[in-house]
Amino acid sequence: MANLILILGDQLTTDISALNGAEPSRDRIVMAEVHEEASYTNHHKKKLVLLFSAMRHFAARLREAGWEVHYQAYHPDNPHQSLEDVIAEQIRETGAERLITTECGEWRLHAQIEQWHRRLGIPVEIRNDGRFIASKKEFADWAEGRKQLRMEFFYREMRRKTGLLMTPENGPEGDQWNFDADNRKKWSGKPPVPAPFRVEPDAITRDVIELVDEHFADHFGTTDDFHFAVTPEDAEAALEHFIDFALPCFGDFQDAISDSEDWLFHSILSPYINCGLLDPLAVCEAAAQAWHSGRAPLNAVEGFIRQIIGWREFVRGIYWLHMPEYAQENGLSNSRALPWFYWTGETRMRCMHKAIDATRRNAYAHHIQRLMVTGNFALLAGVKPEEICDWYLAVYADAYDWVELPNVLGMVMHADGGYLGSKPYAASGKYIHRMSDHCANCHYNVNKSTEDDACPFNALYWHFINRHREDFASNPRMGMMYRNWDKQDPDKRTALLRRAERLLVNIEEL
Ligand code: FAD
Ligand code: DLZ
Repeated sequence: MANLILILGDQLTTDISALNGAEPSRDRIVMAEVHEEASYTNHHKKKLVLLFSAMRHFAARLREAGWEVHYQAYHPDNPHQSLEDVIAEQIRETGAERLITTECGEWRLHAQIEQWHRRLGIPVEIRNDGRFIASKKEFADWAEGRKQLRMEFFYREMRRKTGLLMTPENGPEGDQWNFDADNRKKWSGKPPVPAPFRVEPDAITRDVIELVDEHFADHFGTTDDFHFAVTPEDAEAALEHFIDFALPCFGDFQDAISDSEDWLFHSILSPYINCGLLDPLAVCEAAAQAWHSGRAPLNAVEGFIRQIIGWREFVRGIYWLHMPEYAQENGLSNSRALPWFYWTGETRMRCMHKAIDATRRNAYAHHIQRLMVTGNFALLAGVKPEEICDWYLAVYADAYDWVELPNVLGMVMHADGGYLGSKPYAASGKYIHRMSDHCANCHYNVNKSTEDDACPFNALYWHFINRHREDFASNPRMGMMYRNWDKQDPDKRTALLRRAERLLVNIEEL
């Protein structure tokens, strides 16, 4: 036995770099469902089902292809409940001379793996993760010496590097890099949204559902109606479904929120891209192909590709550039505990209730719900970054520290001083009213701001603006907000601040 090859739960592809040069006749692959990974946060039950089932399908496929795979299925009485323990036991059993793995996606585990050569007494080779378009080093080189890191400029580099939506003269197709201005329509029921792609659970998935219901009963969410893909073929079918039925409208309604539809025109591909069932570049190439063949408009395809080769790569770069200190940042000095209704959905704020309830049922909410509803509320209320970050890490099927943390701590909470946005995405109820049909069904009145039944977002917005004057008044993109605030009648300002104080004191009652 020469090498052990560790494949983690989010590395489920035969293209993973750890397998480069490996020999089925010589090397043993190790995969393990372990308590330590399944419990470092209150992972949604559907996320556990997705990962354990996808891991089991992947291991079965490797065995069919002739690999020797040591696979540990989860059981609370397993003697080895961490990846390190599983590997240590495998070294004892096989006498392996070396461990090979691909760099993992989060600092917590990365810091452990970096110590393994010492703790386990064999060389540990950690390879680059080739699934990303920019390596960590490439991002660090790009960032070096820049006063400000802006996603838009990094994104253009990624467009040039991949050639996606580039003309033969190396300019952007449509003469514009970004079509965001076209992508802000409210959705009022037309065109109809496509039914989400579904896969019925097979025997492996049904076993895992039973396991999760038995051993992770206290975790967030439900396993009911589990319909995620758990194999690359089904994930590929989900991609085709998106391209055929949702991509044409993805751009127009990218920022829309609906009271009745959970998924709108989003792709619901992040759970698969993040665990290895889909390759991000191949996903973008398929979308670009849809534009080239006239099946989707440029504003939709560019918007979609920007999310993947722009935002997704950018947040990963920021994460590895600034960890581990990044996770401790609290630039706005927030100190409020996360309201309990984030876990129950029991609040009379319709938009919050709907976003949290969808999250509980689906382990999914789309970007604008995450950013402008649950995120916006946490920002306005001044929730502690660590508590809101842990919530986001737990509740979504696509959540991993490297992508969740910059989105929450940076984009939503502005706790990092502004790498993810030059101003905070703070908004009053007006924004939610403009982009959704929630307010018509809400207990609160979005057109009021100081009364007992006024939309909480309104007074909380002005409270946020007022209490962070020192942080933001000199920000050119926020100047108008401060002028609007200062122009208001002093009695109105006092009433708004009092209303906000009452809301914050009684936050659990909202
Ligand atoms: P679509 O709207 O169809 O977008 C297409 C793809 O673009 C996604 O599949 C995803 O791979 C990528 N993408 C879009 N926006 C981002 C972004 N801001 N950062 C990284 N990738 C992006 N995404 C995660 O994958 N994991 C997370 O844990 C996560 N946490 C988030 C927390 C907050 C507070 C916010 C505001 C965003 C978060 N995102 C996260 C980004 C984004 O919301 C999700 O990627 C998206 O909602 C996934 O759904 P979808 O596949 O239908 O995406
Ligand atoms: C998220 C997760 C879970 C829930 N369970 C496992 C597991 O049992 N075994 C495993 O190898 N990986 C798991 N993962 C993913 C890791 O915790 C970790 O988030 C990623 O590997 C980071 O790249």
